[in-house]
Amino acid sequence: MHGWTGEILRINLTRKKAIVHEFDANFAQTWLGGRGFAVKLLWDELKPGMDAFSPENRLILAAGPLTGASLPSSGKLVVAAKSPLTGGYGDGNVGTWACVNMRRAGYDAIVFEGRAEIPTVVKVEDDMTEFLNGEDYWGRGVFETERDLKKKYGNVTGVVSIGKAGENKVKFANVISQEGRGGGRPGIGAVMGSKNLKAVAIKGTKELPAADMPELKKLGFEGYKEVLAKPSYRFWKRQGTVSTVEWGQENSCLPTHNFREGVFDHADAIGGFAMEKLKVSNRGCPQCNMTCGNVITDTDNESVEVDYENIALLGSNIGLGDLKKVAHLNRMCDDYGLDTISMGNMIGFAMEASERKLIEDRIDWGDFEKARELIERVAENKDETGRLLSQGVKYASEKLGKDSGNWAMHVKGLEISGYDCHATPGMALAFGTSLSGAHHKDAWVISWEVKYGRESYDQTKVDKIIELQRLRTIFEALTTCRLPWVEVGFELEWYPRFLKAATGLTMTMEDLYPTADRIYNIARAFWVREFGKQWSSSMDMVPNRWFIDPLTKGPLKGAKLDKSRYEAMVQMYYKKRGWDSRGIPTKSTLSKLGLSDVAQELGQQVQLTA
Ligand code: PTT
Ligand code: SF4
Repeated sequence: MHGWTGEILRINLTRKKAIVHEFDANFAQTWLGGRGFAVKLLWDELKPGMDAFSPENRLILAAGPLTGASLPSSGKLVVAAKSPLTGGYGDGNVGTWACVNMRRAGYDAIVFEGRAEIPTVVKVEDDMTEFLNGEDYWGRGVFETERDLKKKYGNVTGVVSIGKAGENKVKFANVISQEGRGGGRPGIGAVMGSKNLKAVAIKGTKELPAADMPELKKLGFEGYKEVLAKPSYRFWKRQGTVSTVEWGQENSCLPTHNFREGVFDHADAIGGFAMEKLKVSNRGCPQCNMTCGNVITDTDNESVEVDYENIALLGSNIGLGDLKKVAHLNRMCDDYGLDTISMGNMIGFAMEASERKLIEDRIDWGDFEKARELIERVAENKDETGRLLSQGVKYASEKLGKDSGNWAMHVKGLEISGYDCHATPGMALAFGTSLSGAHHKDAWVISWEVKYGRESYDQTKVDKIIELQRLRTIFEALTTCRLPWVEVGFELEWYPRFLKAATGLTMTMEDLYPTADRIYNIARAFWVREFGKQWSSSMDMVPNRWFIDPLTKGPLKGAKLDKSRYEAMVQMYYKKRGWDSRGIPTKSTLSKLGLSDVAQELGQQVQLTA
């Protein structure tokens, strides 16, 4: 077997034991890596219905056969666990030297189980795993934690850590690396906190495995050159993801005032061109030559790396039109290890709840000081409101009652990322059917949809969403950044060539679709196994706001989604996927993907359709 190290490091935090588990070529080729490995391990090892904060939950760091190689944007790591926020499958993707080092240390994945008795830092250096007392770090922010660990163990050490939000088990706490890379939106940082695991520091010195290393290096070199030659490269380097603010404004999908509107009066003040005026440097993930981390200074003159989602959710969505202030909130979230998207949703929700007098606190739209305070109260679990909001918007709306469920912006409990869908049914369906809840990562169909035609709820849209979900799942499994393809047009054909040089396997992108489908279906089965008889197509429903509150501003004033047409589109999607009318994979779909064992187990929870 080439391309994979063939080893998974299994770390039991309760017993302070680390063992190496070898896997074979069949496992590697069936699941590819990254998300594929993570979801298969979670399916096999977790008991249905278990508490996500139980020591039995697994925290998985997983890479794929291309991770860490010298080729465009390969420095990405999948972090996964059963999500405490949604109760279903949860993962995220973070750019970090930790994944490059993990592969160089000889592992394709690290699986943590159990719970350390005291706060712990795990250090992996090639074949050595150490359990270090992490009490000094507990209560400290991620910036200080990572800097300190790097000072101790060397600058080349890759570190992923959690902040106070993860320690306090805020349900949307994530994992942070390199002071500006965050991953694991559905509370993967909280699972890490529940294990008393403050940080993982990894250093590896071995050669990466490859079937044909000279060819892989040559292709990687050519790939880097090709990225640089793309016409959109220069503008991408200037603005990265932030130019999406202007795009969102032009297309009426920039989330504004808790997703009430798709246009924001102060969009120009938080967009790509405003950012360029404040930009001081550019950072990025390992192995990337189109780095998109735009660093600006915040209200305290501190450096912050800003991205579109962070600006949309902590800016327009809460009515804040000042980029330095937005950057400050972003920096607070990073240091606390709080997902910016969910936190922005929570602040927007709290502002609307305050306006409607559902909570006693007075929190006005755009109130920077109150937003700061709220982030602190949530991350530190400080008081009643802080504790309420730390459970996510679904829980908070269930507690507050009245009609707040209509404007609690989530799918399956995961807060919506930065795209208002009053006028984009396809993007709504992409949120509805993402693997982890309302995440854009599985199918960012909106840019295609705006050109294709917003008004239709048709099969072409459904097919496009599934195609994107397949392609993006391949990126999560390979595991590399998808942005060279999405943003600068680096052709997909490169990836099978990289894969062949790395693993020796000759496959086209289409040949990898069954693998992507296998991963998507087992993740779906994981959700259904968790929810059992409660599972129905309503799990894929998007927030009611988009059906009942039309846009009141902008060129698409009056637009809203049509519920019955959305439901019909959901059924078209299920049919194409080979799922029944409840959205459950049929026996024959699972068996075609080589998942008959999954069908058998799932059949014990719910009646499966043949
Ligand atoms: C991702 C989600 C995103 S998606 C953003 S900005 W984006 C937010 N970033 C956060 C942050 O920063 N700090 C913080 N405290 N919370 C944050 N939460 C949000 O998390 C990120 C880039 C981006 S920028 C995107 S789209 C792409 N995502 C990729 C992906 O998912 N897979 C993949 N193979 N390649 C990708 N490339 C791009 O990576 P989640 P990063 Mg992120 C500060 O994890 O849970 O998936 O949520 O990883 O290294 O920061 O790079 O406009
Ligand atoms: Fe990281 Fe951006 Fe490069 Fe992707 S394009 S690897 S997110 S720096």
